[in-house]
Amino acid sequence: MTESQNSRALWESADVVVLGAGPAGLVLGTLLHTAGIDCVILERASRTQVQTRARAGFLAPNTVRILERHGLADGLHRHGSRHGTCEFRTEDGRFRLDYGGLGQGGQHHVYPQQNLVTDLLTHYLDLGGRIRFHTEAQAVHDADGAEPSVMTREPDGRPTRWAARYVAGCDGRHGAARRSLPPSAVRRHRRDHGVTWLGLLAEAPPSLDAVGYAIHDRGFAGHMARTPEVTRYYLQWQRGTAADAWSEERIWDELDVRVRACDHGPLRRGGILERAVFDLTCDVIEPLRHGSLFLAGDAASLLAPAAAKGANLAVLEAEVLAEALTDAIARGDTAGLDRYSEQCLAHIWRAQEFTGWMTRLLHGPAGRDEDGGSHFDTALQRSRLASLRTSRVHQDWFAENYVGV
Ligand code: RFL
Repeated sequence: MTESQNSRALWESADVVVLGAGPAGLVLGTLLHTAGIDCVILERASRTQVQTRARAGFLAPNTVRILERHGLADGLHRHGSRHGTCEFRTEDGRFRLDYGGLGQGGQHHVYPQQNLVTDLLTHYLDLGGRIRFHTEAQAVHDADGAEPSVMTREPDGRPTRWAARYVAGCDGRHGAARRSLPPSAVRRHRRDHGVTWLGLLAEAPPSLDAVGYAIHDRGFAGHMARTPEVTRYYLQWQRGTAADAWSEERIWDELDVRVRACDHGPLRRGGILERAVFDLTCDVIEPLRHGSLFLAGDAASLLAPAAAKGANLAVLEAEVLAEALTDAIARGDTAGLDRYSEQCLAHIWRAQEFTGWMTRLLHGPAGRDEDGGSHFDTALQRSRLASLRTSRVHQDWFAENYVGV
């Protein structure tokens, strides 16, 4: 299929060129390949890098249903666990919400994203799916014209042009798909929650049998199980401070203070495997389509990780897009593609709304009172927590939104 156009440039082609081998790109590629659609996944990183990137862990019931529907859930059923409780710790004590049994919610499956990605990739390759690692997309050309294509750089530095009928931008927030969108064609709505987290992966068993949310004057601290040996922690962090500014001992001491270990018992400590600082920002691209280019996953919308929605939306959008592309290519029916943006944006905005609510619930004051103080926001935060602690209606609402996508 490869044909040299001149001494350096190569031409290749596929009906659908998928950019990125994260959860969105791999689910999309698998469903297209299974439906007999000619597609290729182009991935900037190596296979090892893709399979070892630790990020999400909480998968919603709808995500699990999608994965089950397509035979992609064996690993998570075999090695994952279930989770249906969260514990809030505040100056007024602690309370637990068994969200798994509230509202129309359901439980999360806890399964590290790198394990899910490994399963998806292995399955895709076993099916004979085409993927190119070390292949970075530079730009999408002529997305709204007659000859869409993707320019890539091969591992040896040679440029390649991939001709495509459709391009799926699943290459995350800094990918080529976003960069290729003309500003006049889409809008990017961005919000900075004004909060920064230090994300930690600790080689330590979980200390709670629940997701832990500690709300403290010194800042938020979070606890989320990943595996019986590894736990994710979050510390609200001073913006601009480097990830390695604190020793491991100081980090554990601070976590103990914020989770109120003196009242509820100390955390089980271990070596810190990974640390990363990130600002809690979010954005949405509208619409999610420009001609033949479609966005899915983080490329479509970035969510602060406070409510664990990003990977779940990525899987949902991949399924919707796979069906629409299959209808268009196999049957000439483009109605699904025409609906794609509106359909997915409804889910995205709902997830953004809940994520924003969670972010305000977990963190201290965002604004200042007229007198320069912060009483107003602090009082609102306490009132929100009190309502969540006491109102069954509020708890049902929380459960539905917490596990829903
Ligand atoms: P990904 O996973 O970022 O994959 C994009 C892929 O594209 C490649 N790429 C390119 N390839 C070719 N050419 C280019 N120009 C390219 N540029 C990039 C990259 O190498 C990569 O392989 O995007 P995708 O598939 O949209 O999936 C999104 C999820 O990864 C993300 O939303 C979640 O990790 C968010 N998230 C969580 N989501 C949940 O649903 N539940 C959670 O518990 C949860 N916890 C988290 C999280 C995100 C976190 N980070 C990143 C701050 C915890 C953390 C710490």
